[in-house]
Amino acid sequence: MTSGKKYCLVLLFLRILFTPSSHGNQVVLLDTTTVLGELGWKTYPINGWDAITEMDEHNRPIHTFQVCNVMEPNQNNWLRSNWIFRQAAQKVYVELRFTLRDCNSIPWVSGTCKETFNLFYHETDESHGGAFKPAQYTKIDTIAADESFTQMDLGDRILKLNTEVREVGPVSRKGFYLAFQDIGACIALVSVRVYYKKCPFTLRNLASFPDTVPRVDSSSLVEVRGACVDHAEERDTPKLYCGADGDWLVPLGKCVCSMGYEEIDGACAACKPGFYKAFAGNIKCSKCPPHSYSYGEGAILCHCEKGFYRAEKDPPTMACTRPPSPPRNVLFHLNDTCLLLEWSPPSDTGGRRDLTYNVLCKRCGPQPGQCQLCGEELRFVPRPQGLTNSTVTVMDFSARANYTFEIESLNGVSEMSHFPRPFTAITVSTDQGGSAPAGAFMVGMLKKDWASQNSIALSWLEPDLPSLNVVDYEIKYYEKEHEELSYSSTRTKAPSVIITGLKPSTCYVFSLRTRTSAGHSAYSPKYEYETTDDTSDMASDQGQVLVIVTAAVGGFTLLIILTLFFLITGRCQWYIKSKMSSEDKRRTNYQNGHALPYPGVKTYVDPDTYEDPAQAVHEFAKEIDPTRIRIERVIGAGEFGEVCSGRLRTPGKRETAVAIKTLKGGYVERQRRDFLREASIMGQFDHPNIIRLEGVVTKSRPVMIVVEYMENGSLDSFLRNHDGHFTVIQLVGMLRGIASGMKYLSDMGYVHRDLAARNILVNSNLVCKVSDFGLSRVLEDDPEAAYTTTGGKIPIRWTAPEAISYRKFSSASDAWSYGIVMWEVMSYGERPYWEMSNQDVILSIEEGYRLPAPMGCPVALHQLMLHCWQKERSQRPKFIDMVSFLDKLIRNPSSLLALVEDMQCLPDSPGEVVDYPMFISIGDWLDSIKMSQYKNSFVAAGFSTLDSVAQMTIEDVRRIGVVLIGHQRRIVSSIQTLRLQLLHEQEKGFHV
Ligand code: ACK
Repeated sequence: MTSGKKYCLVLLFLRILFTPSSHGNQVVLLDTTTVLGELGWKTYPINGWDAITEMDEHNRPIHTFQVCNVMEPNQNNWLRSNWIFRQAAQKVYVELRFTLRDCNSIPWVSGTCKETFNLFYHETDESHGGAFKPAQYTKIDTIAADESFTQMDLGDRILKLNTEVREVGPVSRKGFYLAFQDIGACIALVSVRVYYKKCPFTLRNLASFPDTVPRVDSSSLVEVRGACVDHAEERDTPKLYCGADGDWLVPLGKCVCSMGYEEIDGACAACKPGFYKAFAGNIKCSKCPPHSYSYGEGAILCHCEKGFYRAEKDPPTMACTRPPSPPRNVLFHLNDTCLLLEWSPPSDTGGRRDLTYNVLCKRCGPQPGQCQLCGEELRFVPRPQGLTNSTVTVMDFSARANYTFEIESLNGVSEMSHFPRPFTAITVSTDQGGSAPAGAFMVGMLKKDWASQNSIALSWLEPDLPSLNVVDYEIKYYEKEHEELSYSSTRTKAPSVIITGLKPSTCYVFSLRTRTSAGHSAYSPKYEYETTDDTSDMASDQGQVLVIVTAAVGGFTLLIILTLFFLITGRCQWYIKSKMSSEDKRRTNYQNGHALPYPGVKTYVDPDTYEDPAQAVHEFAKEIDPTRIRIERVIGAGEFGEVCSGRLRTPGKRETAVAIKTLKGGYVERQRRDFLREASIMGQFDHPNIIRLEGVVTKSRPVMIVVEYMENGSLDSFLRNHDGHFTVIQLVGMLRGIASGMKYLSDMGYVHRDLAARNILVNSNLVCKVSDFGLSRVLEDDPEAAYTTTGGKIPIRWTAPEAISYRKFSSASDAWSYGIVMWEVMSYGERPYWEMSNQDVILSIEEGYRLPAPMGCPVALHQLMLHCWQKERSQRPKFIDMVSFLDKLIRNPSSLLALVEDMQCLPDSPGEVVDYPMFISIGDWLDSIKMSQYKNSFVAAGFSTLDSVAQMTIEDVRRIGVVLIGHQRRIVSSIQTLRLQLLHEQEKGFHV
């Protein structure tokens, strides 16, 4: 066997070892492993290189060339490839895979055997067919093997495949040949791969870069300019550099998505309907700003809804706006030389800040409609048009003339609206001080608070113009029968007055004017009120006097009244005390000093003052024979055991439904005492709004407290289960009941300490009753007692700051809790301060934050809440006042129509308006209501200023992606507060 034949064996193993290599940045010009038919390469001479084609397991040919004339001298065997088309290559790479036999391993070949071969090439523009002239070829390199194999390797079936790559170039003709010269080696050329390198097509920074062939000179790069992808435009020219190895280097510049398109996965996609993108850039499409829309895809701008406009200079990100409503509360001050007109800004600024005013003057004759525009003689300071402040001074007017001033508000989009501009007019008569027509400012409505035989109490709203320096008010009145022939007048600094010395059952006419530093206003319209006759209900009259006087005349009067009260009741007490038993004395000792019992009202006795608590139970609670009780089912779990419902039989009476609180077995004496303590407290009360104690079972097991059954269970869960089911009047009715129960408790000198909706029970008639008397302790006589709470944590969210900080519990702290209950009721059982931590609640209260009005909450109720949350406890309303306030609301349901969200109905508060902290950013605001997760949604939808947020409706809130009803509620009610704040600030003269 010749060595050449032996070599054939080797090839069988090569198939298994051989795997062609390929790379993404290579363009292959020739790969012998992929040629299916004959290769057709030429060999010279014929007995030199031998072409062997094997088949692999997939029946594909493996083309191999071998030569092994190692024993014969002067070998010169050529193998020439076919013509290879150069394509775009400037430099080509030739990758050879071969095996080479170690000459030392072949005996007798020392002079003739070689271990290298030579690689040549020849460039031509076309194929030469069979012609081959070695002299035309240029040598690329001598190829030696890194690894040669021996006979032994063969025996061990070890094959040592070499891979060598050589660069050829620059090449410039259309094609070229490769040639392999053997000079006496034993070689098997297993594969030849010819390729050139390119930088492949790529997308970078929204630009596409084509396939690029690198330079031959490996040190210089090809600069390639990218083309922006569809719907993108160049920012800085996008460039990449193609390196010699086919790698893209140094990206520069970029493209950005055009208007109406946003980048998604390296391409520019059209904005969806409802979104827009007004600028080219790497930003996302934004939701259309409020009051605008986009229907189709790829919107570059959102169109304004009907009635809303965008001023020329408004950015597309801004909400569409509308013209403002007319100015409010126009008022004038007249003296001999000048007339000052002043007004409040419109309730609706249309969502803009560029508010101005125009004043149009008409001079009118005595008949209506006889008006003509004022002449030039009238001077307006600073000017009649384009006023930025809500005031103007008019000079050089004629005496004894009637002028009508029409004041209109304008903003940047007023010109765009086709509707006539609304204005507010005021008529000024220069000879008598003028008169205010409907719609113009008047010093509030003159309202009768109460009347008695000889007096009438009146009150009115103060003008809400901060710049008005009210000196005092003058009230003119006369008997209606006597016309205006003779009248009396009185002055007051407060917005209320009690006019005394009147005749019983007589109708009086009242009107009012304001004196400011600039002079007198016009008189208000006339109001007629009557004094009562002798048979009127004195008691209610006195009650009203107490309330009104307290509200109107303030603390001083109250002090006098209380002093008198002390004197009277003090004397009575001296008399009563001298007749009291020692038991009675104990009761008096534990009266709550600051909440004096009213005559005829029992006082509360703290069961803890009994040496034997069992005695207190027996004194205040009836012992029930357990056979009279039928337990029906368990309805809940109390602190000491199960709460059941059942029936109670009372001899001679109908069976009644009862709730039975049980003391679970295994209790210690202290638990039994604490459990029965509630009964000892409850048993002292007798009021329709306090849960009624039927009795106790103490002489047998289980120990039980039996109370009246309340079909609807506790108020908080009841409201949560009936969200939105009740009318405002029904809710106010519930609140009135609770206030009435609390009035009773505070009259008795009892401080609840844990007033919360969860501790109010509701019966089938929606009557609310205060329950849960577990936390209560008498505070007054024992200073230590104020600092201890047995077994209870303070319910932070419901508790007044002074009670949290230094355990100062009082009826005033109960009033604070009552405000929180009001909030719970009006929000249908929402958790006060939502998920804020207790610590945050304490801090925010300290900083002045107060719960905003729940959605749909009448202004009057939120104001009462705010009143309950006065920091200064003496300023909080008393329960007696709250009951009568709520009664008034119920009697006059129209007073509940003004909701907090209705801006124009901004109330004058019954007390001082609490200053909220002013948030400066959307983020701060959302943080404060624990809704920061929606920050991006607000901003993405274009609500990036508090002003714009203040305009949002519930629909807007839903549209920006707030899906949870609770969150919608919280955000909307906070928006209402925000509006109030902004308005409040605006009226104080701040601009946010
Ligand atoms: O919310 P509820 O149904 O009302 O669940 C609690 C439970 O017992 C544990 O306190 C209910 N409950 C307490 N007292 C009464 C009562 N007098 N009438 C009806 N249910 C009551 C309360």
